[in-house]
Amino acid sequence: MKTLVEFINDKQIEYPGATGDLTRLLNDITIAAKIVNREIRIAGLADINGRHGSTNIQGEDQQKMDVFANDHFINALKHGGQCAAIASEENEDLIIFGNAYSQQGKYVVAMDPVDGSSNIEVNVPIGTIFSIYKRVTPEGSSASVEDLLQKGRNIVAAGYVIYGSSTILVYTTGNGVNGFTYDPSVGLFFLSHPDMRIPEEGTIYSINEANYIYFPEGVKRYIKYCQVDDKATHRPYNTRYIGSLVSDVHRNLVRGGIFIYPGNAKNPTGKLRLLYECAPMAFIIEQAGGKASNGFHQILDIEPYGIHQRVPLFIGSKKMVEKAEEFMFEFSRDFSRLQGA
Ligand code: AHM
Ligand code: MG
Repeated sequence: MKTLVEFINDKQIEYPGATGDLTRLLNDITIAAKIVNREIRIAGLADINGRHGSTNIQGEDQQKMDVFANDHFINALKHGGQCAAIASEENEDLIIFGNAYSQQGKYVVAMDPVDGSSNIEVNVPIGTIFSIYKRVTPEGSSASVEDLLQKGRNIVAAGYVIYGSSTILVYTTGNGVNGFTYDPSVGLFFLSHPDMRIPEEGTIYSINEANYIYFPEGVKRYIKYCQVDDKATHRPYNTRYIGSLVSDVHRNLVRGGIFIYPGNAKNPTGKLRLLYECAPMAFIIEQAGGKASNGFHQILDIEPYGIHQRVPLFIGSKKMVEKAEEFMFEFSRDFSRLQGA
């Protein structure tokens, strides 16, 4: 069986001229993920469940696990030396590594250390999301926010870890998507899901329907479309909503389906963050043959203006996302103007 480290090393060999920096960076992320996994697995026993008592930039309660994971990922990347800066959900400002060594790093990372952390206390799967960009400022200088404000198309590598019934790390460097399952008895990730492809169509739609009255008309109509009885198209579809982006998207990647977190009357740009939630997941899903959009434009083509910027998300099986977009175009003219689309 191939381990994640062997797999990453093999991939590096396929690129003549590769320096090994990305390999080292990915390995650092993997090590931090193992440490976070260890804590999550004993969360009910250790004093790591519950609120930290602080709030993050989004005004949300930080969980102890958010803070623990954030610290570990930052430390792993700081000491690795390949990463010059990190944008994290848990830090208002960009974390720029000040020492001379990491300023040499040619990469920057955007990450959500623990996505869905409000689910920890009820033992629901949670995840880590990351994406890696090449910096645009010169190596050797201090990194800056413009290194992170790049559109998703420029992502060099993206991945997520799902801490579910087993722990799985899924990643891509823009050449297919592969998944690795963690074997805690030996402390290694093994290739378990080679060359993942999302079905073109599925029968699952995932959306927090409690917000229905606030949804744009296009989303309301699409939901009703999903609920119509039509044997030829396998409708009505099933609803599955875990409330943990990584888990919902991972399930849809394996089974086929669509996940939607739309803008709504209260928050026109929705809830999810472009840089460290939507763009990495979009990069992965596109690599697996799926699609991701804000209802009108592809997520990966959106130029970010802020590291905590939010964006509506329609992601999953290509034909399902296209169908949802049809409804958005047809019924949401006013709403699209609201988003500057
Ligand atoms: P978080 O980054 O604060 O954990 O929030 C992100 C999560 C996603 O995982 C999930 O898809 C969404 O928020 C659920 O939000 P809601 O409870 O509004 O449905
Ligand atoms: Mg999150």
